[in-house]
Amino acid sequence: MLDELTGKGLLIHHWDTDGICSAKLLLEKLKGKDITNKTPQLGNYFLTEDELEQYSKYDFVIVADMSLPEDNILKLAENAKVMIFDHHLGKVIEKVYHHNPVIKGENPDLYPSASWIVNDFLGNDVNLFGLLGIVGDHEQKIKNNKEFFEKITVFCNENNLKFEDMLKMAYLLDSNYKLGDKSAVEKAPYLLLETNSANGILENKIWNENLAKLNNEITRILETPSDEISGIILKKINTPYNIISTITRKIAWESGKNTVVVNSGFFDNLDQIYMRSIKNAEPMIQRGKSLGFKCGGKKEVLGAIVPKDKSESFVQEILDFLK
Ligand SMILES: [Mn+2]
Repeated sequence: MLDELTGKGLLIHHWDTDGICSAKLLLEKLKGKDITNKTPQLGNYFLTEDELEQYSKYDFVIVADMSLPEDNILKLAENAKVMIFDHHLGKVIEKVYHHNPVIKGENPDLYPSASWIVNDFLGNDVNLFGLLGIVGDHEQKIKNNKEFFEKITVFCNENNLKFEDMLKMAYLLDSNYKLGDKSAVEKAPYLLLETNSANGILENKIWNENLAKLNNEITRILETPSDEISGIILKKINTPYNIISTITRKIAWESGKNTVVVNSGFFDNLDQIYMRSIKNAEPMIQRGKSLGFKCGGKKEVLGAIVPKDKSESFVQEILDFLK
């Protein structure tokens, strides 16, 4: 199916380990074709008007590990043949080739990453990159998925690796987006093609320096005191790094308390807000959406991007919700 693609191609992929590994596998298979790769503006799970405009001049577009909005996909499909390889929840987009077993009713535990789905689609044997996307998306929690943890363990044993090495590789790949470096994310699949090895990742000098920077910044932030309001931890931070989810998780897990973190340093005109709650966050996510914010999450997590002049009142609403 990929063999039939002709003309100029574009690969759009998620900025994380799973997206980068999926891109590596696809680019490897598409070798010899005229194709470039892009990740969206970091933090955006959609394409901007500018991106849509630039991306409408391609003959084929492949989307990996991203559930872009249907209207984005349909816009791309006006001029191009579109193929999607994904495992996020959502609905099937009928007009394009949409390969996502999870939205077609399959058990998500059997399709734990886009890299796995892509690797399987390409007919490859189990390999580092198919598995690394899984480790990136699930980290330690993959140990609860018996079937896949077994596959990872077997692979590690055969290749003289430890699970911790797999985790470290995922952190190294993720360091690019956490530092906010979009072009480094876009270069990463080619570095993987070049090295094609675990050691090449583990010994990448720049990625190791990135990780050290991120760890220093995380430590610095965790050492500054937080406010506590009626048992809720509120932490205001100012960092250019995309580490708000890591910070929130660490504070919430260590304290066992409802936690709200506000970062004013990532976007120029917007604040990042992150909440981990003991109760179901869903009503607050709905509230954020109804206020017109980019807002999402899951059962106990809310993430929102809010204009700076609305940030304080939204944080107050979150605090009232948690009280
Ligand atoms: Mn993924």
